[in-house]
Amino acid sequence: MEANQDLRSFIGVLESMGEIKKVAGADWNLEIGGLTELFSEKRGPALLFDQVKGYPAGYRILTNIFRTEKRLALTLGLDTNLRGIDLLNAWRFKLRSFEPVPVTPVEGGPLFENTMTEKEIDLTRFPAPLWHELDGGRYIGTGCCVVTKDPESGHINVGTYRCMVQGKDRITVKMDKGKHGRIAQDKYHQAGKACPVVISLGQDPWLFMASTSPLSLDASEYEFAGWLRGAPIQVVPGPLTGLPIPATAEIVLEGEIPPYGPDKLPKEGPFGEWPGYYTNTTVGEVAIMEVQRVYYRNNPILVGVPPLKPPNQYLPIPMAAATLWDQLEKAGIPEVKGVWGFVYGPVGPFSVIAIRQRYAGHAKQTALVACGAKAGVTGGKFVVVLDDDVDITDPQDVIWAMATRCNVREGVDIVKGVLTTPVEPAVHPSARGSRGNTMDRVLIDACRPYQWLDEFPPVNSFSKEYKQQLEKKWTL
Ligand SMILES: Cc1cc2nc3c(=O)[nH]c(=O)nc-3n(C[C@H](O)[C@H](O)[C@H](O)COP(=O)(O)O)c2cc1C
Ligand SMILES: [Mn+2]
Repeated sequence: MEANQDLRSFIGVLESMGEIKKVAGADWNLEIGGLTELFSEKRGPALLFDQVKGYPAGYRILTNIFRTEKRLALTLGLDTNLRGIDLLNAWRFKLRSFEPVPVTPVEGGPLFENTMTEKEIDLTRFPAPLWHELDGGRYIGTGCCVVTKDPESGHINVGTYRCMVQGKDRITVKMDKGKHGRIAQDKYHQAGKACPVVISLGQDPWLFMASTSPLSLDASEYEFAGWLRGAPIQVVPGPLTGLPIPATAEIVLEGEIPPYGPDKLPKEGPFGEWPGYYTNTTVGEVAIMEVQRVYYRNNPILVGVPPLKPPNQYLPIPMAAATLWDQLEKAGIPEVKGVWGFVYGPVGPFSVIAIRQRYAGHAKQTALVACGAKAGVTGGKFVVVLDDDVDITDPQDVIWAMATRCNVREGVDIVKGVLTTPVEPAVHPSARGSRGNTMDRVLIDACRPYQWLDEFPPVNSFSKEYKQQLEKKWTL
């Protein structure tokens, strides 16, 4: 079976690889969230929940799709034996061959097997989970794709923005400021118009990858997804909005986001966020979609990608570190040997960069560029630069090198007032402004000092090769 057809053929391939488990009878109320967290912690199989308590058999939810390097590599079309930084680097090189693959318009598709209109619309017919104990509601959209059109340029955008059920035919769609969907929405609202929108709540993994990738404003996520999939994404014009709907999606909502003022917008959140906290509760800030049509396949599958407390997260490697790596090189930093991120990703508040030092100040320059580069800017807090003998994917090795090589007064700098994410936990709620927030950055040069590199004490550890030889000789 070819993996690259739709979500169901992808699930078929996961089954043949032993990479998915079926779970019958779990409760939407915390159990699905709990099992997702537990199996993600173990870097276990993807989970396909069926016979969800109180719901008809066949109404399913798929979680933990990308949690192992094997499943991520399968999605990215890379060698499924690659691990860690090798997988990251393979992805970095693959991205260089990116060529947009235009969509194929089609007449219909399996998505249109069922339709709900007007009074029939009832989003509670789908088993949206309560993912975490303190969540303010049921999030039907976490692994979703939100399709919007810029009213000026006509450009189509697809982005992943969380959606909470607010009523039978209403959901909030949390597009943060600056996100491409939000830019389009704001343009409609400034003209006093409703923003047409289509939301897929379950779709092939390539479209989700595209929808969550940091592409430029004028790039097309649909065309990126087609390239990744190795075949064009098939789309059907939305009957109400004309927006392109993925023909093989599982569940799609079509409707509009009216230009309501803050007093007409409901409470959204709290929601267990990716830094590992229930940070963000919003009242009167997150726009609401009025759902006018629901299309769904027989036995539809919701895709769930709930945020989890770090180091648990939905990806096995910090994929956007590939973008930061490229941006460092484009800024002229030589000899970058690896880029990684801990805590949450893709790069997040703890970025680690390995270099082979070539000149005085090389490490400091690397840290400064990383802190200012687009891919390193949002949500960052610590940037650590290390020599390339350190395994930057191993937090123990990183801490050992920081603890032993960093000459603190020379090596540590604070840069004040850099852009941060709205969910930064260490910004006081009263200071969390509608114009965004900043956070300071700690730059740590933990490389051996370049000026006396040759005099730095040698490391008292045997080489990998010697240890392998010993293992062969001494079968203890
Ligand atoms: C599981 C998941 C949930 C996300 N939820 C949100 C969200 O609620 N709001 C938001 O602005 N970005 C969210 N993001 C990040 C955006 O999807 C990401 O920035 C994407 O590039 C946005 O598309 P755009 O650049 O076309 O706006 C989420 C990402 C993931 C992986
Ligand atoms: Mn975009």
